[in-house]
Amino acid sequence: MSVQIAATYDVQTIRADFPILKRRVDGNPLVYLDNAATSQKPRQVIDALVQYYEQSNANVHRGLHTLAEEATEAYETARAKVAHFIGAEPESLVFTRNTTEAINLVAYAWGLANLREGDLIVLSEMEHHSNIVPWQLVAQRTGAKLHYVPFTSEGELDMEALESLLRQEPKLVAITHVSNVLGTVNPVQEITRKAHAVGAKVLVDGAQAVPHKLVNVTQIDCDFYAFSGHKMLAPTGIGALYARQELLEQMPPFMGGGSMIRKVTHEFSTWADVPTKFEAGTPNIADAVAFGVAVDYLQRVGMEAIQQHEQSLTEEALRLLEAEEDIVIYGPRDARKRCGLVSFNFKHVHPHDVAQILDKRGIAIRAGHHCCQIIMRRLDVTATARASFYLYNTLEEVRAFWKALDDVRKVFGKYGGR
Ligand code: C6P
Repeated sequence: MSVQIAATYDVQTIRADFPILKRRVDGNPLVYLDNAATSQKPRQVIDALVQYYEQSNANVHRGLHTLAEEATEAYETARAKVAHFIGAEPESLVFTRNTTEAINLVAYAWGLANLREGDLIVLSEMEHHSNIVPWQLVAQRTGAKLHYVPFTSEGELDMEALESLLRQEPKLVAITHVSNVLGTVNPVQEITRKAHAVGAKVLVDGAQAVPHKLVNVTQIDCDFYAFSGHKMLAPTGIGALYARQELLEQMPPFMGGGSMIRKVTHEFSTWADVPTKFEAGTPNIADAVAFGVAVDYLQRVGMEAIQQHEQSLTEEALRLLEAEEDIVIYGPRDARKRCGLVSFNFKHVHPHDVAQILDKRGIAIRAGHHCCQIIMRRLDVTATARASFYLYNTLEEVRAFWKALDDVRKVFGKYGGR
């Protein structure tokens, strides 16, 4: 039976807010299915940037004039909105450039101060490079050791392996909430509870979760949570790190400079209160303000409604692709165990060719290793194709994507010569 979208979800009204969705590519309407890489931006977010620069542009936390006060107010209001969106208090939310910078902040500020030779850091084999490489760099400097939790053939974390690693009392468990290749939603609340029971701190990479589902860091109870604005309707160049306030207070600064100090003498300096201690220099004010507007937009539509909508699209994509003998799908078969993306490969065609052929139809998907070379090695491939959905995608677009796969067969022939 084919999938239906909830009658109350008005996808056409949502689409009308996104100017880029009116674009044509090679004469075809744009079908944008590369949302896991970055999302498109609604008019409200674009307007917020223009309005900020036309009306309120000034530096924050410094000036005494009207514009400086307005800019500071707008920047701090955005912080409060983004913090509340994930169930946190503003004091616990540091603006960063993106998820990558947020994880590096923890690796350098917390990791270098707390990890020693022989300490164990637990990662998983489904991590993005952003949640691997910073820990490798810290391990090289501290002598800490990295261990990886494997994933099962169904694309789920091997919880028994995780528990056995927890028995070795790691100092840190750093795990992705949602895999950007497998789509798997990991049980981060359960993982946090188990990791805390052995005294480990927990960092969650939320880059693919916060845009697509309701996330509450207080409920998860993790110590650090990182995410990017650009994957959730906000501009590029703005992201966030949630951290428990007491940890932020204990951690040394990541970078030194203006704004993050209380007092500077010839010999030493003292630090501003958190989170400002971690925001050295002039921050990305305009994009932070627009991040707040993006969060307003998502809340207006409703995160549960968005998640449900994406689940319908994912179910349909899985249903259509599963029926194809020449296609392999990666990750859980059950759409309820996933967020809105599907990675797949033709058995006989390189995914780069698939993406290029679909582009000729105006259909944008991603192909490559998705910054997850460890996953690729486990899947025994060098790359996959990936279609990823968001609140403005439609069932018709999913079907257009599936239909366009026939173009691949026209160019490369049918698998097995049929
Ligand atoms: N994944 C993708 O196409 P940044 O670049 O810092 O905003 O996000 C990094 C990142 C971290 N963790 C996960 C799970 C991610 O998916 C990403 C970004 C993009 O899948 C670009 S490689």
